[in-house]
Amino acid sequence: SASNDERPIRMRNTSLAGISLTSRAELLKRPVLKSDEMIAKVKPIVDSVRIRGDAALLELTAKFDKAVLQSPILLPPYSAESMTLPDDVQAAIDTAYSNIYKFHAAQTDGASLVVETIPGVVCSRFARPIARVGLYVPGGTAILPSTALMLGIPAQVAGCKEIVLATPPRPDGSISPEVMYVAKLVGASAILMAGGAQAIAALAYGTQIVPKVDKIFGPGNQWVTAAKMLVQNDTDALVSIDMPAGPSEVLVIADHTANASFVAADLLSQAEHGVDSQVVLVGVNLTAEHLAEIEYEVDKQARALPRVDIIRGSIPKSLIVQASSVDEALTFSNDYAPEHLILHIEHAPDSVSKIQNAGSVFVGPYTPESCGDYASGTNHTLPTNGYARQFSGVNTQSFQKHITSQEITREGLQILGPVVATLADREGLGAHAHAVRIRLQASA
Ligand code: HSO
Ligand code: ZN
Repeated sequence: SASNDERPIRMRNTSLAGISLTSRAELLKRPVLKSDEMIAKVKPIVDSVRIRGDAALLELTAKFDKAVLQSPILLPPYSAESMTLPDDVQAAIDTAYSNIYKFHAAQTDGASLVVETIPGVVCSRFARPIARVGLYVPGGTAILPSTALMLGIPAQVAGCKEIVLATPPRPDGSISPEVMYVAKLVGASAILMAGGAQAIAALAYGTQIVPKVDKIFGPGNQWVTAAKMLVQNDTDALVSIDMPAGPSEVLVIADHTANASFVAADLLSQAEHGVDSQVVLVGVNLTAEHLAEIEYEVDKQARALPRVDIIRGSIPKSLIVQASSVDEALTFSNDYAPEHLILHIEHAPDSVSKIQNAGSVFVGPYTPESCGDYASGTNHTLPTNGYARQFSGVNTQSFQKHITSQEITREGLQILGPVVATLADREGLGAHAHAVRIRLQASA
């Protein structure tokens, strides 16, 4: 079998010393996401659910998930049998829930912002939950109750009224007990048993039985991502999405203090997600022996892992980049804008202030990414593909929008009104100027 394959499991290796700008730019690239092509492929699926609703959704679920369902929706109270778990698993989910809840509760923008810009002119801003949200929890090669926690908790904390958790059913028409248990914990108002582009379409447009939502969250394969992009651009759907998503990524910076086996373990924890996972190691003045030790550990540890076959796909595409200083490594990382950045360097906390672009940072040798993936408190739904330049990871505010408000007194308008009238005249918008002057005259 492939697992007995003797060929070494190795990363590609290159140095930044004297590299041309074009070659450096190549190193920063991700695999091309053919979004136009994918959008064209998902369009017929999305259209069929939009037009034919539940009938199309059930047909597609039978076809892709091999599950024949009476209804695509499960409503609470969810049965106790559907969420029966071994005690240790339930306790682990409870601890993860509590940590993630704490960190996301601290992010609420409960108190409103009030600023008196000039006497009598009071501007304010307050947050309100997005009423109806759809959370996509992928199926596929791994069951992901952790993603249900990462999306469900901030929705719950923000106070979203309707939380629809979508996930593909198993062929017997059930949902894993882990995901069912999380659905209960986060107060999901419905479970949509569907996956892929068809699930996204059902959430975006609603069907006879599936409630339409206002915003769709969550990672997914190319089909899910393309469907999210498609519905976001349809003004009839009137729906937004969390962020564009690509394959998962990690960039590790390691110097002479780095523990080779820890570094290798961190690289592999990302590499096991999928054959398209992006894994980068930036070495800072690593000796040839140290580098060889890391490469040896990658190969050795990989062979002992249950998902070695996936790792055989992702590791050969991944990259070791040699830098000659921590600053050079951080500049490279900032240009790459990784989803996850792990610092295996001396005085790691001191470097955090130099990080400009990254989804989430893991500082020091005892901070594996796995902790952020599951249970420390931070969110694992993060920007990939270089989008960490302009996107934040999912957080409590992703489930809220801000409303501004103002109240101006008669005295305040005496000061501000002439300013506004002048600007409105300049724009040739007489009605705007008039709305001010009519009041200034009335109070004169
Ligand atoms: N590392 C993934 C999240 C995850 N890891 C879920 C384990 N389960 C996000 O990039
Ligand atoms: Zn992970």
